Amino acid sequence: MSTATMPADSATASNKDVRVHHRACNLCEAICGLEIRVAGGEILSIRPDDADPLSLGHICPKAVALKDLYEDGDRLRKPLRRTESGWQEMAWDDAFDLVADRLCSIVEQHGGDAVANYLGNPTVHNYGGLTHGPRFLGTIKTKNRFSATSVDQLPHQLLAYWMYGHQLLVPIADIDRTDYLLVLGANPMASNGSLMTVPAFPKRLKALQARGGRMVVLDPRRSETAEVADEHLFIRPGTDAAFLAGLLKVIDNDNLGHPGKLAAMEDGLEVALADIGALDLDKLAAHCGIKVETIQRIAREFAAAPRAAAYGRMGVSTQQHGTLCQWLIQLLNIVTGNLDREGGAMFTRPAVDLVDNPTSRPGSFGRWKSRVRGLPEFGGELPVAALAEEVLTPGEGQVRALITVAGNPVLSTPNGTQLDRALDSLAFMVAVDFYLNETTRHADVILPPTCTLEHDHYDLIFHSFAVRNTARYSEALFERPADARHDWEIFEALGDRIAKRLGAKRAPHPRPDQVIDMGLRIGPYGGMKKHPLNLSLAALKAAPHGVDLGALEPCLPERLANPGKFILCAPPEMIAALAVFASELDDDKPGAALSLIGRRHVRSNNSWMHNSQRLVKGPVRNHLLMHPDDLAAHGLADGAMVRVASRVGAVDVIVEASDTMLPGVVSLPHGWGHDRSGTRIGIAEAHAGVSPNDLTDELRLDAVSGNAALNGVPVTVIAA
Ligand SMILES: Nc1nc2c(c(=O)[nH]1)N[C@H]1C(S)=C(S)[C@@H](COP(=O)(O)OP(=O)(O)OC[C@H]3O[C@@H](n4cnc5c(=O)[nH]c(N)nc54)[C@H](O)[C@@H]3O)O[C@H]1N2
Ligand SMILES: Nc1nc2c(c(=O)[nH]1)N[C@H]1C(S)=C(S)[C@@H](COP(=O)(O)OP(=O)(O)OC[C@H]3O[C@@H](n4cnc5c(=O)[nH]c(N)nc54)[C@H](O)[C@@H]3O)O[C@H]1N2
Ligand code: SF4
Ligand SMILES: [Mo]
Repeated sequence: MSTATMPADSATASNKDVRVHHRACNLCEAICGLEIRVAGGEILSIRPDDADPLSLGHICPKAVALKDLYEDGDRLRKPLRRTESGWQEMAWDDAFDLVADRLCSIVEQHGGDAVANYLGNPTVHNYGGLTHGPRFLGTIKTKNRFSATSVDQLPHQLLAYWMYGHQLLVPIADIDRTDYLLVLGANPMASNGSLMTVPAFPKRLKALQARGGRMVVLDPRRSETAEVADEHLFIRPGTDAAFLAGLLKVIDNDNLGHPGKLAAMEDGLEVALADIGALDLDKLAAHCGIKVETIQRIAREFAAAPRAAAYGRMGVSTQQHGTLCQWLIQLLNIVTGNLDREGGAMFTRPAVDLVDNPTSRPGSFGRWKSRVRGLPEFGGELPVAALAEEVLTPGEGQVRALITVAGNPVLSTPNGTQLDRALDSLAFMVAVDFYLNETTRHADVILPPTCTLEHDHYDLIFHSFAVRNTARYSEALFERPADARHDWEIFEALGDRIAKRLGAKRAPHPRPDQVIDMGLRIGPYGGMKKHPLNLSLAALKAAPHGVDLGALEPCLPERLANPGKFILCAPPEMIAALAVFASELDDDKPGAALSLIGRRHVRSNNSWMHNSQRLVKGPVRNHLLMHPDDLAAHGLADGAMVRVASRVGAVDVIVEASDTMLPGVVSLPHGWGHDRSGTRIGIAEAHAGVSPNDLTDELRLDAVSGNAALNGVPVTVIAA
């Protein structure tokens, strides 16, 4: 899993024709360095760039599949328009005019809120999407902005905003120096890390263990990461808040806390600990299914470790207590003095600093609410669990048109079946995407941008969450085909036309590379900060393997963005959420239903790339996993076709016996379900899979943030 190489089997070209290109992979958060050999227009091999200062020679099989992505004949290259007789190619200018006309006429008739948008995950991996996407979307003033944030890391950003004053001040586990890594609901062995850019996770973990450190993993499934942990504790889905509160209670009770220098900058820690201390440890233990003695032991180990870091990801973010969990994780790091300490949870100092930057947006919460259900805005966006109802519910402000960018919310967001139906009822939809997928098939116009190897790259977001400070700029590998457009050019063309039609002013904007150049110059290693490295785009271009800017360094209180530079430990919303949680403990009866959770595999990438044989080869990995005892109790056999049902729907899928599952819990990966009509393009039947988001419930949310509770969904399983 750690290192994959594509053999140079197609290397018929003579050596002198071969060009070696170095770039950062942008398929996931690990941003590994790649060395790509090409001859003419053909990719001969994709290997790790051993000189990359961050990725330590690591790549995964997805990088190798970049060849398939580039060559794929099914990848769209020309704008498509839906017609009575099927999809038809059209010229770019005609497509831009058509889209601008339709959107503006809807705005004029029904107001800006009638036009919603959804920004999908690959937007954050595409810097032109980041520099120009929001600017384009801002030309239509709408409250109905949605993105993958609210099926993902919304709790992290909300807490960072509340506690540290900026949504991007997310502490990162300093894995290279820690002695104790406590991992809740993350599987970096498969995901390669998230909100912790940690390429070469296996190597870094081995180094941690070799220096005598420990990794303890809490997960309802013995995941690939749990397999290599020093200790794995099974936990009931959705109950991590009980375990975390238990740790904090023990640490506080036994006086094991030692916030050190943080004592001078915290505000409200006592208040938070008093409320947590009032909880009953026996009840907490019973709730999460972990013994009191185990909670006490982990608390003591964590507090006693010279350097420790608690880290939680999808499993604890996308559950009903997502924000509560992330808050308790922050408190655990703070109360033990591990926040902002080497080997603890630290803040990255990226070369383009999105926190300390004049254009930076610290965050916002609840400035408006969704029309139908009253869900709160965060950072200008509403929870995507509300998108379908905003389309389907008539009335003033109803969504009638949708812009999607780099996303597939029909497969990625809760109750995808309902969204599928909602998209059918739209007056107009445009998708910026280079594939026809389960979502874009509803569009009236699809605008396909260039693919990743055809444009340059600077990882604006993931350099900001990395376990080491580095910077890297990648040139385009291939010249784009004539008449192709980058994402940002599509946004500019549409934005200009829409602004003109709506009579709005639009100032000229620098290109993405110019934005980065300026960001580097005013950044912490730039000339304008008088830093000796004098970083600029030119400096990065001269260092094609990337620049090492050193290990993470303590930076508090200076880097805090709250007034007075305090860490606000007791946000009122969290104190209230804790009280609600405490009341739930009192009537805690396990239900009869099974609990559905998700998983990721290194040979899959969210909802796409399933048409790459090179990537998905091997056994089918999208079956339902269920403990053998549960199978027996339900009278089911390993390999049987079963029907999984929830409040919102049902799917038929093959069940696989697996003793990696906690009894009572079943697991199904997301991003599959390609058998919706006309979309299984290039995907083998066996790899079509089913979508767990036809089971996840748009009404089950993290109550504080509105983040989707994709994990812990009550389901029944019967023979199909
Ligand atoms: N049940 C369940 N659901 C989940 C999750 C889960 O764990 N369980 N995970 C959630 C998470 S964390 C996320 S991030 C979301 C992801 O879900 P989405 O936001 O829907 O993102 P993807 O599935 O990655 O979207 C892929 C689409 O982006 C297009 N694309 C790729 N690169 C580019 C590009 O450079 N430009 C453009 N314009 N398009 C591009 C691809 O062609 C593809 O159609 O899914 C969420 N859904
Ligand atoms: N190969 C590959 N890599 C990816 C992606 C991909 O699709 N494929 N997607 C990328 C994206 S968009 C993201 S956001 C990251 C996500 O990165 P991770 O969060 O590391 O990945 P997941 O596999 O979603 O891990 C979630 C874990 O939480 C566990 N879990 C579920 N419910 C609970 C619970 O209630 N409590 C606890 N403690 N655990 C629970 C699951 O069993 C699972 O092991 O991965 C990224 N990397
Ligand atoms: S781990 Fe992520 S960044 Fe690294 S090669 Fe794989 S997909 Fe690319
Ligand atoms: Mo994600």
